[in-house]
Amino acid sequence: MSAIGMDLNRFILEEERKYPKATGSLTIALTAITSAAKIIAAHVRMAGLADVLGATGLTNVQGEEVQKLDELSNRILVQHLSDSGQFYALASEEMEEPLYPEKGKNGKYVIAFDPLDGSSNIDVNVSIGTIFSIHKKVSGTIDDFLQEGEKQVAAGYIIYGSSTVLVYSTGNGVNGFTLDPSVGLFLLSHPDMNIPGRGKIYSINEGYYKRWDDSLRSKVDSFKERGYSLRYIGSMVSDVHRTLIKGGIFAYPADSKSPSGKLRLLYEASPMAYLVEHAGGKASNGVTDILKVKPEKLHQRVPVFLGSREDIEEMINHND
Ligand code: P6P
Repeated sequence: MSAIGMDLNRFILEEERKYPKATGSLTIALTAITSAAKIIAAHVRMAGLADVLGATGLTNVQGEEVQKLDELSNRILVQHLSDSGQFYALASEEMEEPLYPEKGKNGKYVIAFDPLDGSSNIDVNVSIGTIFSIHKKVSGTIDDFLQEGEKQVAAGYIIYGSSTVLVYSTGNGVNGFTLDPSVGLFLLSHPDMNIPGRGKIYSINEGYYKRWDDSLRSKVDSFKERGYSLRYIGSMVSDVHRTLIKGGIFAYPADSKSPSGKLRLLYEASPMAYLVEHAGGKASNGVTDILKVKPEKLHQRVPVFLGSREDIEEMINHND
């Protein structure tokens, strides 16, 4: 296990050295993400002071009102990821179609990201975050984004909260780094993250209880009867970050109003499932592992149950 306090740049380079055939491309790619994250973090911190608060009056592909910070975060990520030259294509919650950067023509990867997840919480100062998912470029077509989550090369998130924490995995463990703003470095703070087999927390929007099917209602009731505490922030990055650290269940299920749930497969569920599974947990859509789901559309939604392996297995087991 690497030493607490190691800076992220050195950590990424040491990871690269474990793969003799590595060309350094993924290192440059990850470095571009961390540079963008530092700038977004600075803007999020200023949001209360600057006039970035409040909606632009525009709407995104989801028909949701675009907050200025959403738009700004997307622009920052597009600029840094394009300039890195490592990404053949970029897909974002904020963009209807993928973008093919001029500098990325020889890029080995494609990246899907949610530039600022939980944006509806911006104005109430609740933690929000960036989520990213990296796949290998295979065909140079939209199909590169429609690969199963288990084929991801890397995935991670940055949570902009009381501190800024970047959590990522390239398939060899999950590690968290906290930004030291005084030196502008992400320092290893959560080495080798592992989710306990069972937790004591369930995280789901119980306001939709009447929309759930009877099986889900009885499952949630059974966890409550055993004394599980409810923690629901309504910002996926925050709820998943807590679940990675403390264990338990995070769920955004399908219901009578949202037959596929609300969360997006490519740039929310799949990267978070990759992290949770590599931290020893489980992530399912209620029927199969999220990492085995074959995407069909860029912005498709998927039901999500993720967290402590035993809790999730109980949650999705329909035998009883
Ligand atoms: P609800 C935030 O808008 C988000 O996309 C996720 O970050 C979060 O988990 C979910 O929606 C919350 O949705 O319907 O519970 O408000």
